[in-house]
Amino acid sequence: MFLPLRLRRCITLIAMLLVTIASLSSCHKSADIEFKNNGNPLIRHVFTADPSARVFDDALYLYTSHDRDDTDQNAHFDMTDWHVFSTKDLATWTDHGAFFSLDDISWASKQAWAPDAIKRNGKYYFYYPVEQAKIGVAISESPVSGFKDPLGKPLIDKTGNEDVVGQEPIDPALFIDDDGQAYMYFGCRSPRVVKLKDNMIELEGNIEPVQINGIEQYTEKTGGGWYGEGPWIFKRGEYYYYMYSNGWEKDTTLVYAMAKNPLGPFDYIGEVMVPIGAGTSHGSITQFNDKWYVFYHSRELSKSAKQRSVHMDEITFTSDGKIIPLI
Ligand code: FUB
Repeated sequence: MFLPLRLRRCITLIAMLLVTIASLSSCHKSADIEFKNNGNPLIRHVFTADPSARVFDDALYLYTSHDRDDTDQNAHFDMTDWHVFSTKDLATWTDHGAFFSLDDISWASKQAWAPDAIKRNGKYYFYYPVEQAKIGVAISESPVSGFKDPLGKPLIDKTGNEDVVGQEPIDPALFIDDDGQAYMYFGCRSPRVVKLKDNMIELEGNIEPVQINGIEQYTEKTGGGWYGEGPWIFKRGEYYYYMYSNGWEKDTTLVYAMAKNPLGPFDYIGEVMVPIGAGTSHGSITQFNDKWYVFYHSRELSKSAKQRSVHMDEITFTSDGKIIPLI
């Protein structure tokens, strides 16, 4: 069929436009944004919370929750996706955007909360709590994109299983010990730990409570060693450190306990940092280029506990391994 040249050009242009629109919409990942560390809050162009700091090769990655600009202040943390950031020098950072979201999970529809990620055998594993009741895992060849849910179901599910997984199985935190054994810690109010198989997507053995000695007298959820949520585990020297939030609202903060075994029992030590009134406390500690850093969130920019901003500070230790609390 003969078509006039103009019409053919027009059809070609429309076809190219359609291909471009299709490729843009099939990739929900937003464009990277570069920014400088201008002091705290570290991340200012987007509300972020629950930072998990991980060093993979020569870069530091931050996996965070993403508090929405249009969040319903009366809802119970209505987040829908997660961001990942990276840096090689702590001065210049890249926001790789919303790299994973509820749309990528067939079995969850709300509350994309505090995540963690870890690398094993060249692959990256992203762990995420949803719906205040389930924890899933996704795998990728890259630390910043391409994550897929390999199971099509949660790794941890509270449904009919509360006695084992605790009343609110959220906030996964991963740890791989020097002998290669992987552990996943999780839970709000009732901390839990379970070993993972080498494939990182199957549990190995039983889910056990995490025992923290010395917090028995704390019955209020504001202050002291009372157990709130947000576990984070790291090893320094011969000690395993178990950091967590001791509750909610103004007097609460990140506190920690120590043990010589990743399964505990841990002994309660004290505050990692003074309370900053964030509403929730959740953070991570990691070593990068010979120094140690704590990442946490505040409500400094928005004044709202539902629109938080991630901070970063260096921390130091006493000669016997205790954390010198951040003021
Ligand atoms: O960000 C949503 C929830 O608030 C997290 O899962 C908790 O740790 C607390 O920060």
